[in-house]
Amino acid sequence: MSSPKLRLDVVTIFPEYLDPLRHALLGKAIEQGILAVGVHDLRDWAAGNHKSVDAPPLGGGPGMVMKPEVWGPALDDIAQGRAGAELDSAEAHRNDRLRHDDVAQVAPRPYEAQDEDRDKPLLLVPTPAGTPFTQRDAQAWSREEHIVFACGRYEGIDQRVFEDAEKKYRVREVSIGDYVLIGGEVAVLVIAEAVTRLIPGVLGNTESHEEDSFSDGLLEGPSYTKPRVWRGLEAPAVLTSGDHKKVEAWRREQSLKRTRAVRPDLLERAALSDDDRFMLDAREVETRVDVGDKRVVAKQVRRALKKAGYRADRIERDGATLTVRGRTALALDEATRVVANAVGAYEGGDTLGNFARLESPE
Ligand code: 6GU
Repeated sequence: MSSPKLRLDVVTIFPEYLDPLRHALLGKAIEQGILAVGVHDLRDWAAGNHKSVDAPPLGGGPGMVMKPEVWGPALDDIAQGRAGAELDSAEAHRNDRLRHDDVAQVAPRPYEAQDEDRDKPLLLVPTPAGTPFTQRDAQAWSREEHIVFACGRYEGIDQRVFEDAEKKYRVREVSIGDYVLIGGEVAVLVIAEAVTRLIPGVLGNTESHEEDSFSDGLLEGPSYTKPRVWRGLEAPAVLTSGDHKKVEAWRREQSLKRTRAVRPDLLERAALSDDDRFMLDAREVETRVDVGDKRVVAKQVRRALKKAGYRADRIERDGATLTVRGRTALALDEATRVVANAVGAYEGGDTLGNFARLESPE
């Protein structure tokens, strides 16, 4: 069989904790030959009858620190592919077959700009003291050939292990969130799954991760399936309208509004179009301007308003007063000015906001 795209090695004192790596999505990737996984018991590198892997911290304090004399040789062996039966089948990571990306003509995923030696495997050290793991990391690491995870328990691993490992690895200390786990094993499951599912061929359909939450910096909105009415609850009508443009616009709006509601920090960093801003900030407004005896052509006014960011639903005239109702993200005085401009009236106008809410208090 040809060599897999990605080899993961995990070093832990609880190898059985990593069993889920072989199941479900990742198990399938292993069967397909896309992924290879080696799980290694750190104690295989421990000396003496007690196979001790830890010792009290220098300088005192609670807990235990994992010993460099055990970790050093373990990471040396795994970097060279000298550890464990699973590694035998992984022979050099030759790239002698067409990559799925070439076959499927998928644009290469971006890799963080860096001048480091990409021939070295990546050593990931899960720790709450690491840099936050993000979807961007998952994208980048899905292009790696060999990732080794060093799972620490107790108070961590002697820091010199990582200093020394720089000779053979690119070393990253990573955290999966602002909370503390007992050890790195669960974090490895999290990272391995996030990374592996981005390898082409692991998920059947490439589009399905391009639309993921986070890949455009926004959260995904809600999803619905059949039946259209369930327990008296209707799915949003737009989704069964057959109007794909409307469906896309609705989904974008849901995504923007959910992100604003639960992760405003993400929204601040997202690249938003004028349409996005409109969806987020537009509210019902009603504008009245004095047009005197000017001739007003509703169609032209509507077009001019749309250009200015004011979407008019209704334009009515009663003598000298023109009333426009619609939606805009503009400030109220700005909305008035825009309407006055559109009709060529320069004085006497006013805009009321949040009209829908004022009119229908439910
Ligand atoms: Cl990556 N490891 C551990 N042990 N605790 C964590 C973590 C990682 N991320 C958050 N808490």
